[in-house]
Amino acid sequence: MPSFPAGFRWGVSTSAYQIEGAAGADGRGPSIWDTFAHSPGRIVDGSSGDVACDHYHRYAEDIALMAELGVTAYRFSVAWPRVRPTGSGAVNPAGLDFYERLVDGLLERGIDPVATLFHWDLPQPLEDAGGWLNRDTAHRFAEYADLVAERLGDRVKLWITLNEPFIHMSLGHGTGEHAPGRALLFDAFPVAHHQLLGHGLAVTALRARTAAPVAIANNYSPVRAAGDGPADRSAVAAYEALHNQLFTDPLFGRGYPTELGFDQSAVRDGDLDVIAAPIDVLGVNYYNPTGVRAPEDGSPLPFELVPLDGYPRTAFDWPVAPDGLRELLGWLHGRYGADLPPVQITESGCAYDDEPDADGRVHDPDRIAYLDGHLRAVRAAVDDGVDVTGYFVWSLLDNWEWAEGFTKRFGLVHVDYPTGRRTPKSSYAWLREVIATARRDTAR
Ligand code: GBH
Repeated sequence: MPSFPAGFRWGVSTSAYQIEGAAGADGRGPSIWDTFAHSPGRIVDGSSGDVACDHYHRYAEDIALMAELGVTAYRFSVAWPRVRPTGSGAVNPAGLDFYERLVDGLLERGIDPVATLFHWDLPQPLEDAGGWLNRDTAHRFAEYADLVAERLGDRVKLWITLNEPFIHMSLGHGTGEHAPGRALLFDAFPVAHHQLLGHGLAVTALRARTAAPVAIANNYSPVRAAGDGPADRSAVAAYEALHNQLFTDPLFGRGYPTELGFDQSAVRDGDLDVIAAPIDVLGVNYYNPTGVRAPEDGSPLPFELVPLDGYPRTAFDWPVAPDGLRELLGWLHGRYGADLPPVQITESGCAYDDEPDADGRVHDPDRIAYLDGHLRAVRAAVDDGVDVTGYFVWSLLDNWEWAEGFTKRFGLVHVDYPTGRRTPKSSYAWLREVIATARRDTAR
């Protein structure tokens, strides 16, 4: 492995609903994911996050796993319905107490707490009032950001407002594969705008409570045409605008891309200035490049997604393409230039069918190859001139993978269900050596 810049942040990522369990504990309210997972037919294996990895009760063991791994940062998400169960009413101090125990436990082990405020688990009562289609939700989000920062603003080392607002818009409100299960296609645009407005309002709220840096975590994908005709090229342009630009252009003062023809009546005077509040770090979640071709006649979308040939594939069937990460970092650097703040890779990882062997050991050589390739791609991007200051593996633990339930394992640590027993995989041992070497090199 080539060397990394001094101070490079080595982390692992998780999210609340995917690991915590304890769905009814200590005053937590229901979120849209509780409702969705308990609706028949939504989750492939019929499971929910009611128990998940039981991290809410086992967090000390999970901190110990991180300390042993040698990471310098842990990216977790705060469950809004633990902190303010109805989204707009009384605060639940017991919910904040949990995150305080977690944050203090991390700091004791020298691990930087990196807190994401919204990883898709909206309090159900807010959804009942229209959710992110309702502009008020943006204001409720800023109030919640203020509450969390009031308690933890002196200890969290990096704040992330939203996780992948594109996925929450597209799968949650465009196609209905994720909670809250709305299928509005392009009529989901207000969900994009209100999330970004909430982001901007939250940045301002956080600045009043903390001097720590503030970020957003967007997912990006280089887009490749399946053919080379003009119709394929305009399909690529449309998907790039939707996936890579819609949630990023407005952050850097460029407004919304116009070629998508969204109805922008939700955008009020001054909103774009709120959204363009400066951020300190851009969080980049990267999994794979996307293949696109021109849609069939009569399609409601201006593109069609197609599998890319010629790559190894994960258990999710996603192509393994580390060069796509270097390409995408170069694209961000080129497009946003001096406006682009330092980048941290806030998620990168893969699912494989990892199970213990007869001796109880879990071997995941494909994950080692995946991480090796993607870390080298980051290093190459740094050499290309992109300021990348951290890399977080998705995920510390096997966990509850949304609509896929427990069928996809992304962890460095295997989790046995339902016992919750944790077994570090061979990728964990490999990464421990990589991090130890990198930290030793930069300490000199
Ligand atoms: C993230 O979403 C989430 O933040 C996290 O909660 C989740 O557990 C993790 O990733 C793993 O899924 O090549 O056409 O098959 C990831 C969003 C959307 C990225 C689908 C990869 C592949 C589409 N993903 N995409 S395709």
